Amino acid sequence: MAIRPIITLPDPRLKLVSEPVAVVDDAIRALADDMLDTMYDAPGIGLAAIQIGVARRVLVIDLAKEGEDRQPMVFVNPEIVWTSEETSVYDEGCLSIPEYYEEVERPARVRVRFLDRDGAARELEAEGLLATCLQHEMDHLNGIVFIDHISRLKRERCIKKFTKAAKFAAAPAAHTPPDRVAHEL
Ligand code: K1U
Ligand code: ZN
Repeated sequence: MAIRPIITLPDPRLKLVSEPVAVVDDAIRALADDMLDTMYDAPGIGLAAIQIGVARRVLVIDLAKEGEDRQPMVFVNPEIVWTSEETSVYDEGCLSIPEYYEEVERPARVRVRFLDRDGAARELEAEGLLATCLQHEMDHLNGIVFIDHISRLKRERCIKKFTKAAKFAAAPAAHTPPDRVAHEL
């Protein structure tokens, strides 16, 4: 089991449509275990495989609160088979868009069909934060991030901020003002 680096905006891999899993084997279970380790370390309440750079249709969720026993959930090839007319709004975050939060409106309840970590076919009806988190993570499997659900103005501002930060992280010296360099010498 390992903690893997989480890719962040504007990494183009976040736009990939992930491939279905043919068989839930030990390699997929090892991937799910690494995803759980990575999610707990972040910390977060969900993670899709593409967020660690693996374009497979696998996601993990754990909504247990601090101090409670862990409740890891693994979803392989999840599909939404029903959504409620009723919607709910949640102030969402994303480990691939750190420290950025915006309200997103989604169906309040969903029914999801998936394979569990043993490869057994299952269905689950979810509401509240589990419904929101499942939809957020399933969006990742289709190359969609939560800022795709907010206004164009807010989305473009967010992408600009993260693109600038990524450029700065790649070449910090080129952005250092000359007087600061002189002080530091
Ligand atoms: O997909 C992700 O990047 C994970 C994301 C899941 C999510 C959060 C909120 C609404 C929908 C989906 C996160 O886990 S962001 C971090 C977060 O919400 C959190 C972190 C620590 C404690 C509690 C929540
Ligand atoms: Zn996310």
